Amino acid sequence: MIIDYQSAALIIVDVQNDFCPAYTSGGKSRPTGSLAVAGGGDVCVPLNAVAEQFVERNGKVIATQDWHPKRHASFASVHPGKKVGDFVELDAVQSQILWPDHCIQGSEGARFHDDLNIDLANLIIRKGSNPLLDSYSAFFENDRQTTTGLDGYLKAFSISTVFLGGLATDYCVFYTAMDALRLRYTTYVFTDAVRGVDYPKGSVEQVLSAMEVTGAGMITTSDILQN
Ligand code: VGL
Ligand code: ZN
Repeated sequence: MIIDYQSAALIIVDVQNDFCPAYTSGGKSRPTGSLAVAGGGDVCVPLNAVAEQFVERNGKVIATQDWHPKRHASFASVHPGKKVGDFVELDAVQSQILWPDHCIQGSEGARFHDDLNIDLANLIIRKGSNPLLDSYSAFFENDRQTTTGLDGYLKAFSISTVFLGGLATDYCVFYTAMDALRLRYTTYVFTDAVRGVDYPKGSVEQVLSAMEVTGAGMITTSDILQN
């Protein structure tokens, strides 16, 4: 496929230790993340390769980081009597699913996976910092109105096409893709460079077809790396 890199961005979503199973990198061991997604760390190699190509050809590389305060409203631990996987109503959002504590600002779990080449990123967007509101999408918090600034950044560079990979397929990647489509970006998802929570069961399959039906191109990193 032919890409105009000047008008394209790679968005690497939430490739952070808390979303990854235990791994060793550069002689250093990391424990399993609190919200580990099966095969989470496997996205680093293909995403690094695509990011290198974007940098060589002057496309933008953006990474997002889930970045929660200690007592975030999406944590089951702050809702007495609730457990992980339960739902609560928040002021701005109906049916917030509850997660284990994860990606706490400045913690090891919030750091990018050691194998992700973050030096290739032009921009890092941190999201989920409002204690009362979750933020899955790289574009908007879950009220679907509060911007992260990403849309303004992309527009400032006249970027009209986005390529997505990272974690988790059925949450942050999915919400990012749907917002990108809503904002009329030409949107591609690297199916080999995403991994999902799959909770509730079947949600990965469901979001993959929802993204495709809504207009996202489902491609693999090799489709890009060949040319
Ligand atoms: C995510 C659940 C909670 C994600 C973030 O990155 O997909 N999932 N916070
Ligand atoms: Zn989160």
